[in-house]
Amino acid sequence: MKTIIVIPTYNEKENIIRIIPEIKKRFRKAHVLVVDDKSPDGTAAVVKAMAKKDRSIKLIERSGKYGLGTAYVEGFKYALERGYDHIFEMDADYSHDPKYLPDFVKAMKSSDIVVGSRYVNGVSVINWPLQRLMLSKFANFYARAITGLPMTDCTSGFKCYSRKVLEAVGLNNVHSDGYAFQIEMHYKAWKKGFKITEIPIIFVDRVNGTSKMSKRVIAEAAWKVWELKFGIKK
Ligand SMILES: Nc1nc2c(ncn2[C@@H]2O[C@H](COP(=O)(O)OP(=O)(O)OP(=O)(O)O)[C@@H](O)[C@H]2O)c(=O)[nH]1
Ligand SMILES: [Mg+2]
Repeated sequence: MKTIIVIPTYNEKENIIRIIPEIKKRFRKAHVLVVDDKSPDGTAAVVKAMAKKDRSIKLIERSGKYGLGTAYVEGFKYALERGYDHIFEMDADYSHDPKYLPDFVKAMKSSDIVVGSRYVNGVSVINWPLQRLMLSKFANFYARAITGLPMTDCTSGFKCYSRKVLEAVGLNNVHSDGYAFQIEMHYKAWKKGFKITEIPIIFVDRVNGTSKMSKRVIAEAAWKVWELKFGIKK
């Protein structure tokens, strides 16, 4: 199986330099693709230096901050064009611990998508303010109630897709960002009949760097579920 781990970055210099070696340690054969949006802190330069020494590390440098959703779509297209079988989504900020990568690989043997869930066994989130946890729990309740998506954590961004899922969902029609992007990908895959498996992960709030979470991200997700449910826009 040819595997690639897609990591979008915006100002993640301190994190990316540490997390890539940890990923390689846990999953030697996986390739890593960083999609950087011209981070002012020089994240791309750091990745470029690593890529020079290790050809399994790849970098897409975009010309500006175009958002998480389009970064993923660009990374997924890169992966499909180059024949990868398993394509991971992962954040650079250590909320997604590389130690879980083998669990995903195992679960992929009998699934089309494996999602790391914070809510399989109650709540597994460390260092989030109560407000943030409540927002996430509510977002999940809301998305599930409206769309029927049978998942405990439909906004999770730690996951692995088999290539047939990404081929089937129609990446050119995915335009959302942030939380909405995750919900849209899950919903479209589920509607097409793909098997989604959730595995438990412990999610830790970022230690270094700053969050890109905003009111716009929340509003987009709130609207997106109605769009998906009623097919207002494809
Ligand atoms: N390429 C690219 N990456 C982004 C962009 N916004 C966020 N990211 C990256 O996407 C990942 C998730 O972003 P976060 O800021 O951690 O968002 P979050 O996980 O919702 O929020 P916190 O963990 O609370 O900070 C990180 O690796 C970010 O660097 C963007 O506009 N472009
Ligand atoms: Mg994060």
